[in-house]
Amino acid sequence: MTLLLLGDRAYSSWSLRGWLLFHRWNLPVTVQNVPFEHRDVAAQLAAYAPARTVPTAVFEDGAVVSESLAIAEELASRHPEAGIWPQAPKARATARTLAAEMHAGFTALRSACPMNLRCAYTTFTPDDAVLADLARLEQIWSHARKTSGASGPWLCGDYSAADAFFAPVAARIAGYGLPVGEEAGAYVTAHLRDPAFRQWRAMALVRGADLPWYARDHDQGRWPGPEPLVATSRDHGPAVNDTCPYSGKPVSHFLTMEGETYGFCNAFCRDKTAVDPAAWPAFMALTPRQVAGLR
Ligand SMILES: N[C@@H](CCC(=O)N[C@@H](CS)C(=O)NCC(=O)O)C(=O)O
Repeated sequence: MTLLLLGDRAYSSWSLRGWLLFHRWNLPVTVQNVPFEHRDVAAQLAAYAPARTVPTAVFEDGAVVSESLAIAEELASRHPEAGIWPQAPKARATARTLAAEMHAGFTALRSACPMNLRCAYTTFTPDDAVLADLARLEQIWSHARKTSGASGPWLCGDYSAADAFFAPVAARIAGYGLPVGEEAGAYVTAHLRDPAFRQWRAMALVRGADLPWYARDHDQGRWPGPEPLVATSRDHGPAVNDTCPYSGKPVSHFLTMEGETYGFCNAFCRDKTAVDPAAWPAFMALTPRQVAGLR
């Protein structure tokens, strides 16, 4: 199976893009995490040289692909049926243009506002260079929607690789409280509501250290995504389910939500669920919200 090497989920914006490219299209992959606390990503990737950054995909034939845009193109070539890029030629050309511009640019925004999914700042003031990047984003997002005739939440019709490339930008706009107009704001909200993005953020909050060199000295508020359902870890069952909703293995770790106890096969699966239960369809399928009367 393809191996995907990823950095710390809270901070690695390029890793988020790489993971979405697999996860959003259900492409089979084994994920391996490269911890960021050691700060020696290239050394940790030595076995996959010449890769030196995350994400890096190692395909079954041994091809090492360590640029997120190349991962998108490689997946599109290897899985043409998946629909990673739009089908319609004009929308596809636009999606490719936007992803390429994101891959190469927006350096002011990227350096002033490093992605940090652990924080939502309320007192950050963008400088002129960041405001110029935001204006450019609004321009190209609006252009994409007009050109492709998109009527839903995404830039070029259905969710495409272009949207995966802008997911970390949406996280920055949300996390730093950056000023954007209504249309761009709706696009940011679509990313914050996207279950794939919510799953990534939930995993980010429970695995990996809080790394001080990413922190910025601004006041903080609540994360502006959907309000999570309340779930609490507990030491023991019994649970309504005998097997883990994700692995099918016997349950050993538990949480309670809305008066019921649910089991998981390990602490990580329990904890990522507790952060944002509604982001996990396999878990929600166990709950009375989705199976009223079936248990
Ligand atoms: N152009 C690369 C950028 C990848 C990148 O810079 N990744 C960062 C993490 S978000 C990284 O690996 N940094 C570690 C380092 O540079 O040592 C891509 O598109 O994938």
